[in-house]
Amino acid sequence: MSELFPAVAARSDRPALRCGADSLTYGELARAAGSLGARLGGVERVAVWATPSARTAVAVVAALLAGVPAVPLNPRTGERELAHILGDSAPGAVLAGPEDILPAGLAKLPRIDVGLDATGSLPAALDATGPLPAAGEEEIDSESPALVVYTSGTTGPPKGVLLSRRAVAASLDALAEAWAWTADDVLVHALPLFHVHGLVLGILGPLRRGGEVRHLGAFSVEGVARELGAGGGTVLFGVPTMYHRLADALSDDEGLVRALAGARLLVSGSAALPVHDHERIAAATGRTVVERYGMTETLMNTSVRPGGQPRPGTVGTPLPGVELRLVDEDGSVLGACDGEAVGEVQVRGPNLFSGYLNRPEATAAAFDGDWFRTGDVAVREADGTVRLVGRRATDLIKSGGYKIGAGEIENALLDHPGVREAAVTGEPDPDLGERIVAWVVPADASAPPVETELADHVAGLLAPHKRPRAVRYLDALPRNDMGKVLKKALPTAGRT
Ligand code: MCA
Ligand code: AMP
Repeated sequence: MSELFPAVAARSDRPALRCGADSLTYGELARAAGSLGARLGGVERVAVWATPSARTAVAVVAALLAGVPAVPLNPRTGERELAHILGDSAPGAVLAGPEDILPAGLAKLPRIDVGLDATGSLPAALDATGPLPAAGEEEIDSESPALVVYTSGTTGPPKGVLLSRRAVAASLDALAEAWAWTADDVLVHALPLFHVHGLVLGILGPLRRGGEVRHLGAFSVEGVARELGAGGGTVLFGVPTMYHRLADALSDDEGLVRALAGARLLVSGSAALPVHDHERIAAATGRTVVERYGMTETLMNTSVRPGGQPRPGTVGTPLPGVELRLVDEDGSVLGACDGEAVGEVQVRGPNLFSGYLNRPEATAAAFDGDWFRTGDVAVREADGTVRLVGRRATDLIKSGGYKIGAGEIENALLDHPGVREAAVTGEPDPDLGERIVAWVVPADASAPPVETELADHVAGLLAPHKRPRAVRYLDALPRNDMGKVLKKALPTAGRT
């Protein structure tokens, strides 16, 4: 396979990435990542403390150049989730910025500081013209893992998704073809760097193309307006919550209107962008937002092509190289493109993951032959476009673009001494898409734990984005004769 980052190998003076005060050309990135990669010899897997910074990009590129799989860690991960990820992925070292304060859970791992210039004494191979330490990336097996990205399921702790170099390259190249994405594009983004959207599409994507990425550090309407407008950005990637906030701001922000109107490409993904937000953005700016559909396990599957008209739930047609079929509940493959026949989306192609780390049974269960079962349910329109209509598992919640399993939050809540029983659901939320609601039977009805205490408890064990946004107290959870909680029977009164 060809190298993942031809522009890094070419070491040009073109800008590669910028985040806050930090900026690197491709030549500088090659030296920083090359020298760091040279220090990873003998490490089987490396954790990356994935702050929203240039250092995270350097760390991940270094690992990939050296052929060492990277495990991006959410720097806000709570103690239980962090312990699980470290126990499961067993990294040999952690890459972090020199200023980062790491939690106690990482204390046992050797720490390697990520510099933005070549750190330590430079190996001879890193002089201005010599090869990068990967000694030619084409020598690294394209099937070997590039990344291990943790993703939530309906129950149990998150699973590590093994993403090969082949899958990363195939998916990024398919997107480049569909979106005419080139080295001339300057991508603006503010997504977290420990998931596929922000890291693979948002960082590795522009670097594979030889273009530039500007990361805002944190999402803000002002930041997007600044970088996309006079800042020279041409493309924006975001989750629906971000586009919702941009749409809210358009009515009294002329600069934002001009910035979005002047962009070449606005892309939304990770969850459905409501039509109302599509319409508000199109009406104010004349630009339509392109929706693409993907998953940690599959990288990107489909996309609306630029200029295509948004329709509710519509995520376009399969990307080059991706095969997609709908399968009904009896296992029959649906042939009709009639906008009515509903089936599970199954996909196959070079974009697929290689399996879940340490979980052969979960991997086997996720496939129907060589087709991956996404769990998403869709119809196909007459023109072949895919329209998502739901998910098979009701216990998966999408909040702010994050996938969150109800089961992991329920288990965390049950560990609180003030909670006797707990059930977690997702409810519609105009900003987050869905908000996490905890239904709690207190251990002592006269002194139930307060909402903020439960939110902090979940944030501390798992992650802040998994915290309940509302807590509702009950005397008992509705259960069937077998004792199983009937979430559909939870009271609707009081839901907002
Ligand atoms: C609040 N905070 C807390 C607590 N409450 N911290 C600890 N304990 C608490 N009890 C902190 C938060 O950490 C955060 O800090 C700040 O307060 C605000 O939190 P929150 O309200 O949750 O954030 P938000 O402003 O609502 O975030 C909206 C967002 C975010 C920016 C849109 O949801 C986001 O970044 N979403 C992106 C998700 C994503 O990348 N998904 C990709 C996976 P601070 O502000 O300092 O952070 S899906 C994927 O990859 C597939 C392949 C695909 O298709 O794309
Ligand atoms: P994750 O496992 O966190 O990577 O999330 C993947 C899931 O996000 C998919 O299975 C879909 O349910 C959802 N998703 C991603 N993109 C879209 C989109 N454009 N519209 C609706 N849902 C989406």
